[in-house]
Amino acid sequence: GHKSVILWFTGLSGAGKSTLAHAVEERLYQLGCRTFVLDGDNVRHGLCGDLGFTDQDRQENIRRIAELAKLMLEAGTIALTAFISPFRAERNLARKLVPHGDFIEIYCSCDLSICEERDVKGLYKKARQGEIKHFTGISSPYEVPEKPELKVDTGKYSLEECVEQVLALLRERGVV
Ligand code: GGZ
Repeated sequence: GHKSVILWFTGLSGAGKSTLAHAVEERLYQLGCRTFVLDGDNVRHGLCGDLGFTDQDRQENIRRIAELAKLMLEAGTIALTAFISPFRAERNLARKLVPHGDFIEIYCSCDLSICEERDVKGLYKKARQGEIKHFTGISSPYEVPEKPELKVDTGKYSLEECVEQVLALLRERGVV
């Protein structure tokens, strides 16, 4: 068996949260863990389909995701969440929902300039042109985590190296 935890990835759009979460999930799966990745692809269309990107909507988005991750934890699953989750207050609310030690905040640190340069979906360009309002890093804030359990420099290290850093922490904490 394995310990259930919430792996809460946070960072800018394009920082690699979802990619890293899925790569970590793959490794956990190989180790026999029950896992589930929550990200924009499976949450923002359904459960949070009524929400946009104003501060208030993001707060509600994160609140629902935190409650969902808590249920997954109670079901014995390692929940990996990959949302910008830009506000400290909501991240801390999510943390407080579950027993101490079960919430592992992983800050995917990547300079805005790198995210913007990659611009995989062309959203930064649209945000700069004013076509997308309230865009994180451009016209909406991102509050850098003060004490994350782990800071991964996704702008500097390869995906494999980042995965290793997360796995090392999980071993250290007795999750796997
Ligand atoms: C930020 C936006 C926005 C705005 C659409 N601001 O790179 P992506 O495309 O795939 O990831 C971003 C995703 C952010 O949704 P989250 O649910 O993670 O945000 S939050 O935690 O703040 O609620 C981006 C896309 O949605 N996107 N408009 N204005 N990202």
